[in-house]
Amino acid sequence: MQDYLLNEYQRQVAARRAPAYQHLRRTLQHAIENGSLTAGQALPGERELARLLALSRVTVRKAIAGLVADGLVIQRQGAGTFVAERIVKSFSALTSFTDDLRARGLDPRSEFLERGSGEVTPEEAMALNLSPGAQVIRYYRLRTANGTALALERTVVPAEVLADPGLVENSLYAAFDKLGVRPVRALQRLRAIAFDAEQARLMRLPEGSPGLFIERRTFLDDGRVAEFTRSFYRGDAYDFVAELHTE
Ligand code: 16G
Repeated sequence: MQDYLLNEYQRQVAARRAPAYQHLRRTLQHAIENGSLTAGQALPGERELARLLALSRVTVRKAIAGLVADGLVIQRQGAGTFVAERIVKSFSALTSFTDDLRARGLDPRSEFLERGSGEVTPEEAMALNLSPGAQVIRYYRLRTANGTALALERTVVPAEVLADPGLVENSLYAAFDKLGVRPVRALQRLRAIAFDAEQARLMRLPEGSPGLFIERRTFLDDGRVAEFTRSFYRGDAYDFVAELHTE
């Protein structure tokens, strides 16, 4: 691996003029793309890379930060940096973004792009079974795990379920849990999309990158709808699986 990285790095340096961190970023990207580094494999440590390629650790760190933002590698505190594996997500389990990522030992976060409340729109009223004039809470969040943007989510919740937009810190379902609100069932549909220019900018992806659009309506045990969420997941990061049974 070390020989391969050294050769590829020297090839990158000879091929074009660019800052050293970009040469290293391309070197590691090539190694991942051609399978020299495989999913789940640990990258050589920061100090080792710096010594091998005669670079400063700041340069190495900058290159790795770029790969994290691209979703190619994942950093685990105290354990190192690993080539990202696709996230396997059940299409039939009522789990949250936070649940899915925590189960993999990652650190899921919400970056609020919008957060507020207002009167329900006709479309929202249909999705949430609300009457005109009802109040709703709205969130638009960038969802990240260990620094990598994985999804954009627009969520609408009836104010009778969640009284105040400030109740959600990172996780909507954690806020439900705290309030004793129990989602028991959801209807969900999925289709392929390409990220438009604005979404791509927020996700730090090239425009037109593949995505999965998932719309979810979640119900409480008393039949009320608790959320209407439109999620845009990275298509290159997720595998959706479902168990099927004959009737
Ligand atoms: C998931 C759900 C989304 C839900 C969110 C809550 C899918 C396709 N969508 O992203 O409907 O609002 O989790 O996550 O699974 P949170 O509790 O981390 O905010």
